[in-house]
Amino acid sequence: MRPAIRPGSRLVLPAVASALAGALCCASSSSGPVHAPGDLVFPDGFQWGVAMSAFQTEGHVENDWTDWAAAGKAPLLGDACDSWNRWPEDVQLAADLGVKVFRMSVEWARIEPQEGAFDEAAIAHYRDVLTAVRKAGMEPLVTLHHFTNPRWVAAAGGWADPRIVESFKAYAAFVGQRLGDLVDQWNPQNESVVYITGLSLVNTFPGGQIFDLDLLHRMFRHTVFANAAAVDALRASDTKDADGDGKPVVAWLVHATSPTYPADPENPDDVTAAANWDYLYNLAFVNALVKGELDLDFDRKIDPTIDISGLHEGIFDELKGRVDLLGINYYARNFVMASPGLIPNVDALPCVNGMCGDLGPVAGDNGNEVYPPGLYRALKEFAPFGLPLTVSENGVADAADTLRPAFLVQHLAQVHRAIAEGIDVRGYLHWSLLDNYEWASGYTMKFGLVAVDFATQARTPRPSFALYRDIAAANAVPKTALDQWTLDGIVAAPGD
Ligand code: IFM
Repeated sequence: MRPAIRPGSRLVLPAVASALAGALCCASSSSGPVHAPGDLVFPDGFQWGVAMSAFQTEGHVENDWTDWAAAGKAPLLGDACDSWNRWPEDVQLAADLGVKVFRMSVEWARIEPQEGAFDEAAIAHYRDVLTAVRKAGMEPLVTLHHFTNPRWVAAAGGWADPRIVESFKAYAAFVGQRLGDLVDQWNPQNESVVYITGLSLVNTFPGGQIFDLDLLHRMFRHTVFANAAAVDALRASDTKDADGDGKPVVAWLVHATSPTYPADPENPDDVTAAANWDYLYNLAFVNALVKGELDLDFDRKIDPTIDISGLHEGIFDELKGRVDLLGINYYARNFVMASPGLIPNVDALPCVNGMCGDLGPVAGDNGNEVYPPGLYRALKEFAPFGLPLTVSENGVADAADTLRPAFLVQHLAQVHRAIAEGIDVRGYLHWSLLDNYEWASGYTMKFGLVAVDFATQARTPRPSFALYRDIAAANAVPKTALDQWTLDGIVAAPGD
């Protein structure tokens, strides 16, 4: 049994936060906001932002997910937030929020609906959006691939086929060339490991399979090489420094992190399984693009003689150093149980659907456990890569907005805690500005600081919009908010 979380005791985050407050408190610059004792003050220049994606907001996109939905595998997209037309309102909402980073994506299927045939009208549209974002005083961070593909990519075998490396590179080169004067912050692909494992192990994306290890290896290899090639293409095609800081391209790896914990900490097999899953899910992909190490059998050894599905391991110069900044997406942690043989060298199965018992006292509308110390653990886990970090997604499905204020405040307290310990965290982007299309959950899960009425498209800021706006304006989480917005019953695991 897993004794890590027990209901009934209060999360001690405010106490932790107060203890650390001395480290960063009251450091406001002469012209900046005034802070009270106990406020958690973030470093000058800390980047507050929001995150979104094209497919989830624009509406009426035709791609592989559209076909998957039409086949009954997910809810139909329809209008989504109609952001393709209503984007000026969305940009204004983000500006009203006072954030400085506007994370968005561009839709490959709109830009290159047929292989090699680029749509100038789509590019012109994104230029308008990006121009407005910059005019509103925000820096855009642009993702090129956020889970969806043009139909011709899917028909060619998608990311399981080696041709994806060249096709993704060509698309990145085109976008870099056409949008580079407006964009410096680039993320080739959102949450690659979610995409790889979702597609090859749990069939949550078009073309998906259940525990197809050959597909896992091919997806992993091609995705790593495609991401590196896209970074090279962006560096070559975008030579225009949009913000004047001397860096026309900052390559982000936006990575879904999920700290792992053994389902039963007393069971050594679960302990090993948790460490192995942590390696596969959290570390192996980052190792490849930072250090050039491609470990296809996930045994933590690079052996070029290994031949898996006709693919070879190795340390590759053409992978190494393709990340300038690590984006940490954090929603929940993973409990893992031993499962010998399921994936060789990994022998692990992450718990889903209550497999590991009750997941603790606080959960979002989607049943995801809320556990802020996991964000601290994630930041600590990735700090040794030696790259600047930014929380590139963090949020909760909470239609009533009763949980979001405490979720926000307590996760930010953990970011502050990491910074106070010397970890180089540059910013925090909340997912999401708007309620949107949440993949298999359709429109039922509401992640927005702003509620969207999908019948009328009316946008209504939720109370946590004002809370986040005030935090961003103060560059601090006030002690009053820490005291007001607590989470009951969460117990931090040892080390957290
Ligand atoms: O909506 C998703 C997003 O597309 C990727 N990261 C997680 C979000 C919430 O589930």
